[in-house]
Amino acid sequence: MKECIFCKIANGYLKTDFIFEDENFVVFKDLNPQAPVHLLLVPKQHIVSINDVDDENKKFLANSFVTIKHVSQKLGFDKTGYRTVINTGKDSGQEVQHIHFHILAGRKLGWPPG
Ligand code: DGP
Repeated sequence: MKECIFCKIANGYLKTDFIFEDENFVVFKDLNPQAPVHLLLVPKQHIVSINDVDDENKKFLANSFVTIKHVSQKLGFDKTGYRTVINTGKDSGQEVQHIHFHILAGRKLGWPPG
């Protein structure tokens, strides 16, 4: 998707420091952090939201959990804990129409979320 900001970032058209990259995903810092650690895991393939997960893309999307585990261990917040969030659609406040995990860590996170 030519006009999608996360397609541009994930596929190297906008210079961004990646904390992790493989053939399917990139992980980088959120522009507007809500915690001391606030990362985004973004697939290189354009998928709008969980509403668009299907039999084709579910296979590689499942690997996002392995990537999150790997990054949490690399940065050390696997020990202290963290939260993953996927906003989906209007009521969730999803701003970027390209599926992504928020990964939040580095402070006690309140519950319920706002
Ligand atoms: P969401 O509301 O779930 O769609 O969250 C989108 C997040 O993406 C929001 O926390 C801000 C972040 N974001 C938007 N544009 C950019 C960008 O160009 N660079 C980075 N690093 N983060 C961005």
